[in-house]
Amino acid sequence: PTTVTPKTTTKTKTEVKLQRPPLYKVILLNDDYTPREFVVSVLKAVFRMGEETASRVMLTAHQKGACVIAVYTRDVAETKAKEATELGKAKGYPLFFTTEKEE
Ligand code: TYC
Repeated sequence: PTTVTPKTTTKTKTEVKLQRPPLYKVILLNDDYTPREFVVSVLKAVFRMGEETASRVMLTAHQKGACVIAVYTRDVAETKAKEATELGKAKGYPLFFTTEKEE
């Protein structure tokens, strides 16, 4: 009689975990002096929002004190926050955008 020995094989799977860069929120802060329309125009120009979204974001910051605008990689978030803040500064407004790391 013949005996058959089953062959067994082992496969090793290596999973590669891709690193995603941490994201940063850009936050719009309310103030008492910057005209509403100017805030809306900055949101449209720097954050490519339409009129409706920009108005809603501006109103949220106006009523609640702050509003998260968008999330980007750190460089993009910091550059946009700075650009938007500078646009207000050039007009003498205290309009301020800040960034915060997303957890
Ligand atoms: N509070 C401002 C006003 O009454 C308008 C404003 C809204 C300013 C949102 C900043 O992030 C802001 N003219």
